[in-house]
Amino acid sequence: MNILLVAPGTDNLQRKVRVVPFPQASLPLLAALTPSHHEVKIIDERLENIDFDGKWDLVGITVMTATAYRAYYIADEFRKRGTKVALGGIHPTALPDEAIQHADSVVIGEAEGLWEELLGDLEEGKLKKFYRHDCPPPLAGLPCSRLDLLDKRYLLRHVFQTTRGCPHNCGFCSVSTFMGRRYRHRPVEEVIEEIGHYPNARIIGFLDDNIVGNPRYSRELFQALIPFRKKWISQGTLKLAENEELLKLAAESGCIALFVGFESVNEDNLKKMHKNFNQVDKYKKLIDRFHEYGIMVIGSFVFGFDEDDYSIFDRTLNFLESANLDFAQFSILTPLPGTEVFKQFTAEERIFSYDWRKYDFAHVVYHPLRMTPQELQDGYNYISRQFYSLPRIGKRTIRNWRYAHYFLPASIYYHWVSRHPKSLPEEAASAPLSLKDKKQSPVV
Ligand code: B12
Ligand code: SF4
Repeated sequence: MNILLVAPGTDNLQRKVRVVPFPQASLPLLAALTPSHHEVKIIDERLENIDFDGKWDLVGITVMTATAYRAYYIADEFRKRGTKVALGGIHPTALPDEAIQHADSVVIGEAEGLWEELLGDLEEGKLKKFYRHDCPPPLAGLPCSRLDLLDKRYLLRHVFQTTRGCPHNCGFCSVSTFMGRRYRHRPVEEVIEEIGHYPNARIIGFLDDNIVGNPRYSRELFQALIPFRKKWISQGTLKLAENEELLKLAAESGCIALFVGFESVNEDNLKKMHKNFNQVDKYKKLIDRFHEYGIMVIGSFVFGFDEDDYSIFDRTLNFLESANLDFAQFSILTPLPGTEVFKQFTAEERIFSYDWRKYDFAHVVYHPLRMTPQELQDGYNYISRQFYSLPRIGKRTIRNWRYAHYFLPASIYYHWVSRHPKSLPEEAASAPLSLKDKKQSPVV
């Protein structure tokens, strides 16, 4: 069969970009799971147009909430032409009954074992509507991801995964609900074998949620990485900086930057979101420790928690300056389907937009408690503009001059994005209650 795997863009604007930071790791993995008698092509819609009239026996689309609208459009177009479509990924896993309205099959959860079954069923003409596991599949014995099928225009194309699942259950995050509340690891030797296939990749990415969740595993992995002399980036928690031996090993194995979910500088928010393993008073000291080992810290901050008022933006900006954070990703709190926040806001009738295109972490889709939706939107635009102003980028680039060839293009991209402020979704205007009125409501 001829199989097309698609990573959809986030909107209907068909504007293509020249370079994209990361590929969607699910697609080269699906390609690797596909038996070799099939032909597979991968398209990232951010880089390339889709030929809807191509001769495909099956189109597989990976779907996040923010890309769901576009994914459904693509699926509908193919199905109009008689092509079979399968949807998978975190959004169809959260809302399979919605997804099946646009597909012949929906794969719920992780694809290993299910994708192969789906392809066999399609060949025999007995495709099922839903494919799902009883429990998450083991990560031992995964095939090497087909990174060779990816477009070359990614800032970081060589991406690997060592763990899935997370024992924490932060209220705004989908990971533990969908990947399970237990870390599952790929055997270190399999990860290393896969990396070994790309001797020319100087910098690699581990797309884990927490590469240091299990220190014993991380130690083994970092030791095995040292001989490769690669540079790598990943996600982790501040706990790494509290374990000096592991931090040193991470640096020796080539870690140059870690993406860390600080989420908030307001400890009350962290408590309410069950993320109190983050302690605000330790942030600066731990960031300094990463810097001592030459590791840049990319901080993720979310705005709009119930304890946030408008002062949160300046408080966060002051913190970022004083702590010398290297890079930051700002998000507006987004009630992702399947999360605790989604359940809470739905019960409290605070969500005013279910337009998945707005669930991109840059638009307000609910009533915050201590701000108006407009204030939250404005504050998000304000902090993005301030942090990615040219003088501040210049200062940070000088500090991180060694990695300026990665750092500067990413900063300029964020600068450009921050100069195009996001507007509040139109639905906010016709939302049934204003925040002020809602405060009188017994549910809030
Ligand atoms: C790495 C990562 C990123 C990277 C790279 C993103 C990328 N392009 O892949 C960066 C940092 C850029 C990023 C950005 C964002 N991310 Co992100 N990211 C992740 C992370 C940590 C890992 C994803 C990954 O590569 N996994 C490895 C692959 C192999 O697993 P997988 O994608 O789940 O695929 C498996 C199954 O889902 C299934 N499957 C997936 N697709 C398909 C398709 C078919 C046809 C089939 C059959 C099966 C199938 O099979 C695969 C193998 O088992 C996840 C968290 C997580 N653990 O999932 C969050 C996550 C996916 N991100 C999330 C979000 C919200 C974002 C942002 C919107 C955040 C923001 N503030 O902007 C942006 C969106 C950017 C974009 N348009 O891609 C959310 C999505 C939630 C949701 N409901 O949509 C997640 C789940 C994290 C969370 N906190 O909840 N992200
Ligand atoms: S935010 Fe991080 S620590 Fe919290 S549940 Fe998600 S992956 Fe786990």
